[in-house]
Amino acid sequence: MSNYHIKRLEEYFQVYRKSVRYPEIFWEEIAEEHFVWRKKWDSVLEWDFTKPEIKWFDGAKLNITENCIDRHLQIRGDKTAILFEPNDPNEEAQHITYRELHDQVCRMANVLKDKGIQKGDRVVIYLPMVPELAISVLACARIGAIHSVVFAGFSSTALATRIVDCGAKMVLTSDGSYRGKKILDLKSIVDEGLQECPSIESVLVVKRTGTPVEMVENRDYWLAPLMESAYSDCVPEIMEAEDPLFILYTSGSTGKPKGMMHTTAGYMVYTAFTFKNVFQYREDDIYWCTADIGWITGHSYIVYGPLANGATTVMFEGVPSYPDYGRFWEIVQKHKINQFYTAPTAIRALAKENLDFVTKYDLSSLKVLGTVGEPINEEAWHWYNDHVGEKNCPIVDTWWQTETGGILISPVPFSTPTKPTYATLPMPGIQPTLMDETGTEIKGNPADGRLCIKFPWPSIARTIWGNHQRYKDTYFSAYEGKYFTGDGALRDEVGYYRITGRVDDVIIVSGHNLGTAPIEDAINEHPAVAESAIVGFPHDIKGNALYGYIILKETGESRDRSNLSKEINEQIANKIGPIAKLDKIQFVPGLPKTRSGKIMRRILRKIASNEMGNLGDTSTLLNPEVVDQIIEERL
Ligand code: 7RM
Repeated sequence: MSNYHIKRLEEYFQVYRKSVRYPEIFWEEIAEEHFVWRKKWDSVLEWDFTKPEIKWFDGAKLNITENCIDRHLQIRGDKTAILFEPNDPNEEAQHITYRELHDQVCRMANVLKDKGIQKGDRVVIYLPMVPELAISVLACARIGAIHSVVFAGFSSTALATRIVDCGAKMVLTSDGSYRGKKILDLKSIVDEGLQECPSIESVLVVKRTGTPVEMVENRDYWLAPLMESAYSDCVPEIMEAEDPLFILYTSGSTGKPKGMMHTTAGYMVYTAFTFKNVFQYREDDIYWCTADIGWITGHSYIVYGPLANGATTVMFEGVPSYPDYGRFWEIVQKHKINQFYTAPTAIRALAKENLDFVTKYDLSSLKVLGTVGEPINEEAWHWYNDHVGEKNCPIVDTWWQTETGGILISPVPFSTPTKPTYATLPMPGIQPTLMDETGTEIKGNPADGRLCIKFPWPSIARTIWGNHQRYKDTYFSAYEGKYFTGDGALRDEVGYYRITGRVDDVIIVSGHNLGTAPIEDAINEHPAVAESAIVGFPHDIKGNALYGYIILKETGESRDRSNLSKEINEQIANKIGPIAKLDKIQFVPGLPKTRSGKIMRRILRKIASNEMGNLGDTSTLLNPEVVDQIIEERL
């Protein structure tokens, strides 16, 4: 208990207790105090997790862009809303003020209307991280169109599947996109995808790279001239609280992607509230989240949450390795970043490189560091804390999902003491619980189980677009009356949560439930190891045995592999126990990852089990080529 500061925790618990005892009063007070409403709600919350149906602030009327832009004009008109840092460090950064953002969003909204987009229509946005991406998201929201951003690294097939699923009328894209040294021809990917998308009526094209493109007559239009001649004011469409705001696709573990649908008022209230509290944003701070707006993290914590708070939010077009591995820290110094939010995969990649890339920059502006996306291992946590935060910045390990819309479990800096690898405590209003395999709630601490949430929060997704049954089956059927996250978690003696990863990542070896994360942690602590992934494969005696895929650091490359394997297994035996030793260890050049940095264990599992025939869809991978290499050298 000694490493917790009970007094500081007590402050958090006071707010938390109120939010659980009187949830409607709690959220109503926040909604009243911080937002502009055209009409107040008739009821704060109506819910039934068995249907499931959830309504927040029903009867209220608002427009989210009025909250994110218009209301700031009086006091913050000349404040930078979006700070755009281009891929090329020699290209000048753009400071887009709230007034300019208003102008741009209104113009684009008028362009959309002019092309026949109306309230409720779906617009797919397939753009790189340029200002037009944020502007088009907001332009859709301005007129009540439902945006669906598709990450501009996805293939034409992945794009087409999403367009067809939501029946979009329009695509917004660009001629090309810069990613480090590379240029990607986005428009030609769109052209290919659109061959199977009859619902699309028009395509608006942003000029970014100057890549030559084909423009289809009466379908494709350059955006800039249309914006220029558009009227710079656009009356916001007045929306109902529960009107859809956006659809965002998340890859299911099998089958087709799920279009998670988020609605307006609850999403706005929750993302704004959590942004302010988790990052402790203060008026003149410069906040940077390195995610792409193609992910939920970018929706909630680059666009809506920060802008609802009148913040300055940085949009970075490039990659952490260009022109070298110091780019992130160069940007932190250049723009005097106060809050920095990134993913463990990026931290691990940067921690592999020479420390000079970090130490040569002045990072003293930093106040709060964040991580999101997967469990952060001890080693990466300490590297982040020691070398980026210089032991001076609380790390907010934020656990949440596309489905949850906003952060559900995270420290609140300066109030919740942090603990390495722990996401710590639920945000106010969030009621997590752990369930055992028999479907019983586990009371008492410490505990280890499946993470569920017992009570609705304002930004929970309301359905899967076009498939409410799948929504119910996936999230509300495993445990009656509860939202099932699909993740496993530990809860320590004071109630801190540590997310151990997807429950489907648990492997049962000789009857022992082994989570992949702690084993990977133990392996990653070996000085020669950069990253690892563990999967199970069928074994005659143990039921399952463990197969480890390991990436070595440069310094480990020259070492003898069989000695290394022995050392790694000894380390596992020491840290976890001999039961968790690996039967097979394959040293690999890389791991198959999703574009947002999550390891695709599904593919590794199939390779380990010798089922290479049906690897499933690998087109959304960041590095599909690595799969062939792993198969070739399979043990
Ligand atoms: C925001 C986002 C959701 C899944 C989730 C977890 C994993 C996310 C953490 C984490 C451990 C964290 N949305 N996850 N954050 N695991 N600690 N702080 O990532 O829909 O793309 O993914 O990501 O498994 O269920 S997501």
